[in-house]
Amino acid sequence: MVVKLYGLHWSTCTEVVITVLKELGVPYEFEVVNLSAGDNRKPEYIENLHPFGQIPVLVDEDGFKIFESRAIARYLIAKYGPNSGLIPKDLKKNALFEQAMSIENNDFAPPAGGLAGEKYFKPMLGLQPSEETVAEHESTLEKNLQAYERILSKQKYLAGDELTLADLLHLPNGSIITDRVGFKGLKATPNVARWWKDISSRESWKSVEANAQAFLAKALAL
Ligand SMILES: N[C@@H](CCC(=O)N[C@@H](CS)C(=O)NCC(=O)O)C(=O)O
Repeated sequence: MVVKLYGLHWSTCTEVVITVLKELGVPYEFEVVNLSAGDNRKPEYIENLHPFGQIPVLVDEDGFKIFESRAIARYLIAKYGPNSGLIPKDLKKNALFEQAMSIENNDFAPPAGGLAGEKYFKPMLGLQPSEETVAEHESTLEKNLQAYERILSKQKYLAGDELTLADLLHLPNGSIITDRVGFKGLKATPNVARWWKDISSRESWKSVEANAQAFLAKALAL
């Protein structure tokens, strides 16, 4: 058996996992779970793969199953890249990594994911974004990115001077809001802009992003 990932190329949670697989150089099989066709709502999918009926799900080569993108990413790094530096082992570096993970989860993901949802995914589904919600997310992000600027003016990445999983987690929603929605915040201040350029030009991410766009273009053309 090989590592098998169930998801969709353009789902942000799936993209995080693919980015980590690519960073670690782990070969994998990809099984498309077509959300529009309701594949994720099928009783056997919910029973055997994801009790919440969501993506992504990883099934490891020995049959071990895990869902939740952040948990999958941590598992993959622990198993296939313990020395990759993506999760530092040193006590203090690891504490600062956990701090950065918490920042991403609390101060970036909710407004960035919310903004992407309103201005990118809703129109794709033919729905109208709420301008009030958009303004709220933009203003929260702008405020929180000021703290990012302070942090990144003293170090190269969010957890220190080395790239970690905490940085990679910003890529899917960060790219949508920057490249598809026109949010300027990730390019607005010198150190955030330098960091964003650095992480978003990684080969792993560039190929994930290219695949997502190709898949989406094909799906929308149908
Ligand atoms: N916290 C979960 C979120 C998973 C999630 O929201 N997945 C979305 C796609 S990105 C999904 O499956 N949506 C379909 C649904 O909820 O019905 C993770 O990080 O894996």
